[in-house]
Amino acid sequence: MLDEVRLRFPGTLTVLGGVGVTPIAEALVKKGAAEVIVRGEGEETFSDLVSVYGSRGRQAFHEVEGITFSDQMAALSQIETGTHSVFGHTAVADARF
Ligand code: B12
Repeated sequence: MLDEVRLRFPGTLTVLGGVGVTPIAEALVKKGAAEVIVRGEGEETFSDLVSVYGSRGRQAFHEVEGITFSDQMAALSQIETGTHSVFGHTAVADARF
């Protein structure tokens, strides 16, 4: 689906989130599946991301806590920032099911 979005709207920021992508955030970013992965709970993190992206663009992503992203400007393949809140991995989610 993201491939289709990139094709139709070049330059669109692609973001994934949720329990499925959180444990494999680094691998997904390295693979180029999406530019940004929101890890853990999304309310604050996604809101911060949209706010920072809207005001200062991709170069300020390092200020957003709880994301993993590709930083081409710094020639780094992947950066993982701190978190607002972490539910960890599938085992934690399993306990809540
Ligand atoms: C309800 C539910 C379903 C419902 C979904 C109904 C619906 N229309 O939404 C149904 C029954 C359809 C379902 C199906 C499946 N489910 Co289900 N489901 C759940 C359950 C119980 C709650 C999920 C939920 O809505 N939570 C409430 C929301 C608000 O919280 P959240 O999901 O954690 O989301 C937060 C963050 O993750 C983040 N976030 C989430 N998505 C996104 C997206 C973006 C872009 C961003 C930025 C952030 C973000 O922000 C949210 C708020 O903080 C969880 C177990 C659990 N307790 O979490 C399992 C769970 C998510 N399901 C699971 C699985 C395996 C499946 C199925 C693959 C099962 C199957 N074999 O068919 C399918 C997949 C269906 C699909 N196509 O994706 C697993 C996922 C395991 C994993 N690590 O990937 C879980 C964790 C259960 C488990 N312990 O095994 N599921």
